[in-house]
Amino acid sequence: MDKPLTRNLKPDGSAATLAEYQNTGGYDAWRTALRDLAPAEVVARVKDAGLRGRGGAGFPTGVKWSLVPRTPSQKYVVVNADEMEPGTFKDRRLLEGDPHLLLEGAALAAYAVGADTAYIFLRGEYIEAARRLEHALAEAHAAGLLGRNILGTEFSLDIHLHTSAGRYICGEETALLNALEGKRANPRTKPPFPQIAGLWGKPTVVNNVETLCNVPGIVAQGAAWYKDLSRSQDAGTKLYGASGRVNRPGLWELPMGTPIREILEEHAGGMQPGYELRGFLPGGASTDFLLPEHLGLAMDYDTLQKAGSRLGTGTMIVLDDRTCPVRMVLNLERFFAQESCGWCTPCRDGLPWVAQILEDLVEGRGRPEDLDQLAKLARFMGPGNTFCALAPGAAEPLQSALKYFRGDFERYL
Ligand code: L3W
Repeated sequence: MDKPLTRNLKPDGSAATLAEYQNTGGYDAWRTALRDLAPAEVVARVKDAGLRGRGGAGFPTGVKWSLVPRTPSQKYVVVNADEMEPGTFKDRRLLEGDPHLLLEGAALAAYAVGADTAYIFLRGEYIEAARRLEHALAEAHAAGLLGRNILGTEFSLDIHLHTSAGRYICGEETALLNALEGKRANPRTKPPFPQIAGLWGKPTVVNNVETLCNVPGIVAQGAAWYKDLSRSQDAGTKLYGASGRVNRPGLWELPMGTPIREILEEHAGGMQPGYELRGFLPGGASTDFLLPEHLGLAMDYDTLQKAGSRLGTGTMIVLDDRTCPVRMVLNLERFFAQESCGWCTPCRDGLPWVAQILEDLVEGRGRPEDLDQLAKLARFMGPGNTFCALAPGAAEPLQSALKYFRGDFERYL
């Protein structure tokens, strides 16, 4: 099983049924865990495997699980399936193509932390994914893989599907928990982290779809196997993607640490005729631009951090030489401004201000001091000044565009 995430994805895009999933070893890890492993052993396996969160931040999954108090109490697992990061379409492919893989991963997470209830918080527009998840949930319940006294054991688990109200901020884990509780989706102050006080104040683990889809393979095949899948210090495989003026925009499961050049040139087929690569956002819109000089780098958490960006969601947005980076950033900042929940000042006031300055620039109303003002606003919206990562994420493409494409900004003055 060298492709743990995509082994059941079919070219026609249809979903793997329960029978098809089980034919490739599906639910073996779940049976093994329930029969032979203590919850702490499942946590230890995921920790030893070095799995890191695939939603964008890369926090170690096993560490997150181990922070949940061991004392018996109501606990929850929440699947963050609110995929709405611009340029990101990786979780959707997993949800639509192999819904049982997610259910098995979520079930293992619930067993590991002692939760008897899990929620899948799904992006509202993912209507087809919702239909397929409902079907998979019914199949799993009917087969006794979920529900009361699963497979004759003491363990019970219900997984519920909840569709989001359709705002980007609902994907921020604490805003998501508020939304699930029926409140306005404002992020909460952290700490306390959800592992201590999450849904309805109870210990809660929130994990991204792709993260959980890695768990069955780890539990079934072990930490060493998982580490060996990688080409760098970060373990496993990654769903990498590319969009923009490349020959074959798409999504590929490749060893973690695959060089960027290999992803863009071999898998995405290089740039379309007549277009040259100017730069790229490596992992969705909330990451810093990188340049053609970075193509040799390994696509993993630490390498991209050292290069001044982040792996983020691992789905690249490619900037070509015929697209204006200033207009591209304006487009992104308008999105972030619209999606701000308005809870804290740098985000509520900073983002519309940034969008207005950029709009004035491209419409010929720019002033020389605007570039310094944009840089100042990017710092103002940066880490430590806001409740959540929305504004700091929005600052990343802006600050790096000012650094790498300054001439394009100046040309408008
Ligand atoms: C316990 C600590 N737990 C952190 C946990 C925390 C969370 C996880 C990551 O933003 C990123 C953001 C977007 N004790 C802990 C701790 N945790 N410190 O670890 O936390 P954090 O704060 O580093 O990030 P975050 O607020 O969860 C997520 C970026 O992802 N992004 C956006 C992705 C969007 C999608 C989507 O639309 N589906 O994936 C892209 O890069 O900018 O940096 O669980 O509780 N001391």
